[in-house]
Amino acid sequence: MAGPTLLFASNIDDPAPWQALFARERPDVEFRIFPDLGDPADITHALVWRIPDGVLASLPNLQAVFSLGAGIDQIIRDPAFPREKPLFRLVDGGLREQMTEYALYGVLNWHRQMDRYRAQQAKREWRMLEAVHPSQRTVGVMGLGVFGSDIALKLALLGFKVIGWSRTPKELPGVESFVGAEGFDTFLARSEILVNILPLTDETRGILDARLFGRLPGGGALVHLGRGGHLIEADLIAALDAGKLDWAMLDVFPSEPLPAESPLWVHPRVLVTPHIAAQAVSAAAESAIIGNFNRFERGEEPTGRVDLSVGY
Ligand code: NDP
Ligand code: OXD
Repeated sequence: MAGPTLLFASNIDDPAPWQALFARERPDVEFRIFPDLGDPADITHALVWRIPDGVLASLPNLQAVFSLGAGIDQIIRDPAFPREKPLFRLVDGGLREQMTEYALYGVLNWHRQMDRYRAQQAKREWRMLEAVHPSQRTVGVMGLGVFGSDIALKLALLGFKVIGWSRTPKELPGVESFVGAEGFDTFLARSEILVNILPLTDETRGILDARLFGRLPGGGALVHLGRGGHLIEADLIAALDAGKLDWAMLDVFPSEPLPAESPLWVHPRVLVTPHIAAQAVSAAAESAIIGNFNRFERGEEPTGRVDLSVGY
């Protein structure tokens, strides 16, 4: 067999910069772009955001799959995904700062009542609304991994009361840790602003539902930048309309692009963004991917090995 051959597949990413990266850093690697597979037996590695079901399983000499994203649910949703092959996700890759910017923007926008001031401005109304000091405001962060822990720490630095929820306990300065099913309801009952940055797994699918919204203190905000499959859209709209939630900023949706008929587009207390909380646009993403590819080739352990038994 010839040297390594990498299959690139994405329905959203331009292959050109990744092709240029491999041409520059690993000119020995043949770079193929889906759907031009050539001989499937040549392909040894795959760099994937999304690929049609069954394609990865049809590659007899595939050694490893690298995700173009931090999440991998969009890859393993393929029922034929070859679960015995190592799968590596993007760890940070320059996304962390962007994710934190997004979450902080959402928290601060609602906390400082900016939508109300915008509405007042439209009416040329000069009126001070009552302020809340950050030390009197509790923000709950669901998911304390690479992104969630950074978001929680930065919120704590801004002076908010910060609580976090994860599968295993965490020790982060200024962040109170809640764990698993036993800690969930107490965590929710205190989360005036809820930031969701969980991965999508069998455990977390549909977690943003009526039950969860009903356990929040009421009248607060949701900043959702995890995965679309976390959200039950109708339950969110019902929670907003019933005042269980005052405002939501949403980056990810059960169906993307968000269908034109979705009521979320026009809901006055929803801010919709098109899955842009973080984008793999920096040199950090390139060096994370090429570094991982090289480590795998040298027989070293790349970063971000996915544990398929827990789904992230
Ligand atoms: P990590 O794997 O580093 O962190 C995941 C966190 O979620 C961990 O703290 C983990 O707990 C926790 N968790 C997982 N399952 C459960 C559960 N059942 N109950 C409680 N806690 C749970 O992931 P990242 O921070 O790197 O990424 C998180 C997600 O962000 C990605 O999977 C992706 O879906 C999303 N994302 C969204 C983007 C966007 O643009 N909107 C961009 C990039 C990623 P523990 O620490 O105990 O393991
Ligand atoms: C990711 C994403 O997982 O962009 O990286 O959502």
